[in-house]
Amino acid sequence: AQATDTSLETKLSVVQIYSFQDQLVAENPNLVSKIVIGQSYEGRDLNVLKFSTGGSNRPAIWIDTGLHSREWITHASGLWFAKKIVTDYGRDPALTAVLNQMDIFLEIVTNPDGFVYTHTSNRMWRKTRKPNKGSSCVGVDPNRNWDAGYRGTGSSGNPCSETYYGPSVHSESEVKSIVDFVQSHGNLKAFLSIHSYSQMLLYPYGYTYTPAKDKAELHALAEKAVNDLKSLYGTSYTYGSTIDTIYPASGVTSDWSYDQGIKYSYTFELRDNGRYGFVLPANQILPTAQETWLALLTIFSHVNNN
Ligand code: ING
Ligand code: ZN
Repeated sequence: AQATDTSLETKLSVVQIYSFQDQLVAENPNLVSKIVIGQSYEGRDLNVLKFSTGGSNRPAIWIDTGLHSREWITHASGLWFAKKIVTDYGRDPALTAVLNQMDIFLEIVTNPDGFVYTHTSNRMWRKTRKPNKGSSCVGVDPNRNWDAGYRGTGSSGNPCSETYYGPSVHSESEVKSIVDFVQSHGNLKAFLSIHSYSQMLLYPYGYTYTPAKDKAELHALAEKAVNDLKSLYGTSYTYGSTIDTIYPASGVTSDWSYDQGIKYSYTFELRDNGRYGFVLPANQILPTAQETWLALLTIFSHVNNN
């Protein structure tokens, strides 16, 4: 187990993850391709893996990990999901059925500048790395920068805040690149944004107490997904709307995607419950990825059948 943990840890640099992605594409050209949807503020490619068995502009599922750079368990899990998809396609009937009709897009390093900074300077860095005019504080919270209740409660206009919403809507290229990709694709059916920590599965809204139109279905599916997650190692998740379950938050990813018409919009908060927080020990990487995968598969199948 120790050797496995170490090899996963080693892949947690941007360069290593990017070369892993390229290798996965090279080894599985009929299933995986790479799309560059833009560049980060510091000029790094924003890479998205596309898993597709054919067709054109098929209905699709979006997954992002690492939007907040310090949430390392999410990048590690994303890496594991990528490998799991190529390993299980053609073997696991549930995944195979999904990929025979839908595409999956996976952005593992969604905030690469912040991620590099967590390795070089500050392990606890959350935001982007774009300087702010008139302030010595750097970065915008990329989970408050979306056009959904923008500048509302649970976000801050102070550039020094961890929840700074930024100078304007979609000001961060890491956010705008996803917005442009999603809108030009036009056929996304699910949008799953993966964060840590708190062990929660959240659906819209964060910016308003008004229930989402599809709340009943989203709630029932969340319940099923967290039950499946729990079946592996007993990990307990809470679930519900963001504002009821965690706290009010405006300008967040999954509210934006939902308001774009992508019904199955969820945010995951992976392990743990605060004992280790963002610095989750390496021996929890594999179990976290494995249990989360069960919840993802449940959501994938539901989306594919609805
Ligand atoms: N927590 C999220 C944050 O951005 C969250 C919580 C989830 C807010 C979904 C809004 C929507 O504050 C972490 N850990 O990032
Ligand atoms: Zn986060």
